[in-house]
Amino acid sequence: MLVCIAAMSASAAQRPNVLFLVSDDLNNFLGAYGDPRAKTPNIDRLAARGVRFEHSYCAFPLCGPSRNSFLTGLYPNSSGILNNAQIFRQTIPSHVSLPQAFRQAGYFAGRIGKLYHYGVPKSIGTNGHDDPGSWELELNPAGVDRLEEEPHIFTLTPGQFGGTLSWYASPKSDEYHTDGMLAADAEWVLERCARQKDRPFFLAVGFYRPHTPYVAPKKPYFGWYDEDRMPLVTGVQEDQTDLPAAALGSYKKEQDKLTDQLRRQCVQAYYASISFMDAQVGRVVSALDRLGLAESTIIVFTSDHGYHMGEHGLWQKMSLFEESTRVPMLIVAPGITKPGTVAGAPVSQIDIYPTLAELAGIKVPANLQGQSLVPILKDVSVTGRNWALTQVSRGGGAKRFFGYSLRTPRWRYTEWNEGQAGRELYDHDADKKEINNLAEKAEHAATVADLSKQLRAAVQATFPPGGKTPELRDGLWAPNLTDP
Ligand SMILES: [Ca+2]
Ligand SMILES: [Ca+2]
Repeated sequence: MLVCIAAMSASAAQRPNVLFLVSDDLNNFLGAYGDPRAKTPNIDRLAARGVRFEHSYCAFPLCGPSRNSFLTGLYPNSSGILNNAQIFRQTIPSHVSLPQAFRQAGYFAGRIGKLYHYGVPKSIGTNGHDDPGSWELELNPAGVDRLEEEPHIFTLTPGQFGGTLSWYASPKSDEYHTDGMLAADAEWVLERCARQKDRPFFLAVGFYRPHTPYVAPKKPYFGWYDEDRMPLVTGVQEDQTDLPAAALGSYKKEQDKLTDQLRRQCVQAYYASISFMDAQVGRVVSALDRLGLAESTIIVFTSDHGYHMGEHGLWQKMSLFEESTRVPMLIVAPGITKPGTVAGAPVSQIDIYPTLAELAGIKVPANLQGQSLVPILKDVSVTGRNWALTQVSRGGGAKRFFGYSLRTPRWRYTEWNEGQAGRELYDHDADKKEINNLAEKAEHAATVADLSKQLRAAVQATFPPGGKTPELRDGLWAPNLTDP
């Protein structure tokens, strides 16, 4: 009997913990990814501890569809979540989510902040559109950014903050802001986890920054970026001449109001919000180190999709260009990853669920659609699937159609409405900014034909076995939309 108990606690102790850190609307404006301006010392240090994925992509460049995808391990065509303000329990209620799979294996699973969809900033302080079945503990702090400072926020559309470009350099310091409170809560939960050594944990911390409104402490973060020296994208008019209208479909009319001065302020506030969020990541990882949990904890850091800061004339998300589809992805797996290594092959966030499950040795649903990245974590020269697929919608109701974009090591190839609304081809060997659309050039016809075949096979595989996207059903649990 004693032997049996000893064996059980040994196996529990050997199971790794998971610290899952997700930023909101963060692109690759990070020092670790070579950005020349970003001051992100904490995320850079985290990158130096494990594997940095140079080419990681979201499945859908919008909060709700992307998060429901990587937390279910299913593409949006199989999760059924193709819009915000929905949750997979309305489409595939019995599917076991990533944190839920850890719970079923005996883990403590906790959520602090935004993991599934949340309306930002209105849902801050509530459960938003999150999934109660995924967690044992849920914490929803709300700081001055949500509760006090809205009247001071500059916005392109008066009265709106979450969907529109808006920003504010707050006089309040880190600990008064929602993300600062999230970090403090994470520290508190980690202290509790450290005391309970016989039970592994899956702790997810979802930061709200740099999502709009870009509200962050003025000191020191806005001071790190000189407004006058913020970059402006040039040559947009010429760049747009070879683009189908759908490629620019995420442009919002209100953005016509952006003067050069407002553009610079916007970029400054976005960078400041990233640096503020970076400091909170540092606080959480420091707590992990201080509590002696680093050697037994896998750390993942990512964002839910990329973000535009004026490239191709676009701002925010919902495009299929590199800036909107690419996400930072860092994984530290003690005993598996080597410090400071970089994986170059394209990977997808659909791969996170099978990767964490394999690392922890837990059972997963049979229908997951990603690959495990464990072979790449062990040896970053392994290429695995070696492509990533991103989908986005255009129009609504009966007029809705989709664009799909395939990223291979060399090419980005995009089809809008199966090519009927345009195609794009970019050669990343020569054109990292995706300026020259080669899709209609005769000399690239064979490449387009090959990539089109590959893209269509990849799209086909995003659907469930029956080939039909599950629809939202009435009578299932609906998200809590409380506005505090
Ligand atoms: Ca987002
Ligand atoms: Ca162009």
